[in-house]
Amino acid sequence: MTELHRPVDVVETPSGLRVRRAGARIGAVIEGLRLADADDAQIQDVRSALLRHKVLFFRGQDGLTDEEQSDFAARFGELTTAHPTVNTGSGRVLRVTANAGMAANAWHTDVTFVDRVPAISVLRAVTLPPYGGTTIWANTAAAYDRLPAPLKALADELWAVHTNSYDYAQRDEEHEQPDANYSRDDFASIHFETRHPVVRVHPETGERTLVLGSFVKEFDGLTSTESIHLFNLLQDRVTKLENTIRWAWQPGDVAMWDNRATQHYAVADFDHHPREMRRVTVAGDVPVSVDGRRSVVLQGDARAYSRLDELIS
Ligand SMILES: O=C(O)CCC(=O)C(=O)O
Ligand SMILES: [Fe+2]
Repeated sequence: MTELHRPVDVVETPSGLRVRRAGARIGAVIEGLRLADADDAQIQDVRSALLRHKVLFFRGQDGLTDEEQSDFAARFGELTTAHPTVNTGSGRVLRVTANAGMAANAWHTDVTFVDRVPAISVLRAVTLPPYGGTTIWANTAAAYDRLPAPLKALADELWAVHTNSYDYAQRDEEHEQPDANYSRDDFASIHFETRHPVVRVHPETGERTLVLGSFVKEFDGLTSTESIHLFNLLQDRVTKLENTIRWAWQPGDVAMWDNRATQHYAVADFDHHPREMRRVTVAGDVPVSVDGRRSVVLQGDARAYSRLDELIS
């Protein structure tokens, strides 16, 4: 490899940020930024880094308030409410205790059971356990890109139904914290079902990304057994370890991910120690397939959750 072609692992942007690459396929640490003090040029550089690296980590943001976290996220677009079903008592900020509900021990892209999938999630560590409690992200654009041509062709044409309703046979009471801020019943209190293309075209980068994860119920035209086999085949491509990055949280950390190009997984390996994170999400558009068709709502109305800005599409 010549000097010219060697990938640069630390880039200094004109706005004064250092973008330190954390993995070949996904992840970068942004240094030199207090989120609450970012200027417009820095926000632009954060956006570019996010589109490229898919998940960004900011250390040393101790003392960031709910309001500052929301204000930072709002510079990337209009915010959604906290969640389509879970009433947390606060407008925009979702409290996440990763031992409860769908957040823990499941690979997912946030809120894919509605049509207007959030574009960006910003997550802040509030209370961390003494061990465990890491989070892992996977790059769904890299996963698509590395599929062999026949699997790309299959995925390009495939559609899947996503839902927030559980398979109650899999319910695991042991992993529900008694003090969790919401239960699985709350999470599924309003039934949502949406049909999404398995491959969407990213509205900002034009990349093709896989839209899968644990909200998938079945693929169109396949039996449930066939759906399980095909889901595992494609989903395993997303979660290949070399396609992921794992973050061991420290106090003051904030992570931000492009929810249109990633899945993530919160590992519930911290016993009954308290862990609390707070999440704010930036509204996204309705996914578009490679042949230009949009996702279709089958059940549930997400208009109060997230406003669709026709300009984003
Ligand atoms: O708690 C975490 O680390 C992530 C939980 C999660 O899935 C989310 O905030 O969207
Ligand atoms: Fe999530």
